[in-house]
Amino acid sequence: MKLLAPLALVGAASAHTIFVSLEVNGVNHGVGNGVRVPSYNGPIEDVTSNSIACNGPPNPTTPTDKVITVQAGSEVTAIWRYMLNSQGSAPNDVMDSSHKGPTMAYLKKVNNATTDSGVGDGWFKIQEDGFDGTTWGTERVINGQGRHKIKIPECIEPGQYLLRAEMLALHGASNYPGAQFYMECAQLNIVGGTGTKKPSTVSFPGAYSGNDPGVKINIWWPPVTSYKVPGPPVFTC
Ligand SMILES: *[C@@H]1O[C@H](CO)[C@@H](O)[C@H](O)[C@H]1NC(C)=O
Ligand SMILES: [Cu+2]
Repeated sequence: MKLLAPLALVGAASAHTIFVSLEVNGVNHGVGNGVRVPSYNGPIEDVTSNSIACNGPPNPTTPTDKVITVQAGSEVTAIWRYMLNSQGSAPNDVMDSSHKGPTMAYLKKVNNATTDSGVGDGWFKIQEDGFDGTTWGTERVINGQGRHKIKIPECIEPGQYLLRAEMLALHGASNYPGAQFYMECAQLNIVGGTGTKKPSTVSFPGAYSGNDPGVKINIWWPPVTSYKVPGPPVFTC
């Protein structure tokens, strides 16, 4: 007990996560290759901060020259790990299992995926997984060894995009700030899209508020019966 108790506490407080790499067509492009990764895995808690777009101070990210080509209509997989070099299995090497909440993904069309900061308007949501009455989206990613599947819509215009994959941990969210937002941005060149539909967009910061029922919530008591994922509805073709 003397050994276990402090370890359990450290685990709960610090077992954060990073979207470290992107898998496309079964090929993993490598840690930080086409994904702007921070060296520290801590969350963003201030929804009004510019760092809510693609992470950033207090967790500065490393630029990457790589732009990953992705076919519109295909599915990509964001890989979440506890730290950049984590190799082991879940939950320890993905995210602490206390970190329950939704998963989300957004796209933003940009002129240049390597240089656009991501801050501001242009974002549309392409995936969300909240609470199914028993388990949370983050639990499905943790139990799936950090694999977060995201379908790229077939009806969007071809071009360069930022892909913002997100895990929102609500274990301490009964007050704001308290919800822990984890996100990184991948740099994509999306090819083959039909461009037949134009998504309506939101801004980061701006899409979330500290008073959103999906951001300020006690998930432990009373038991959650229904949960509204924050942000706009998911764009569909
Ligand atoms: C994006 O910017 C980088 C750095 O300035 C440049 O090398 C690259 O050619 C640009 N890409 C596009 C698609 O404009
Ligand atoms: Cu954490």
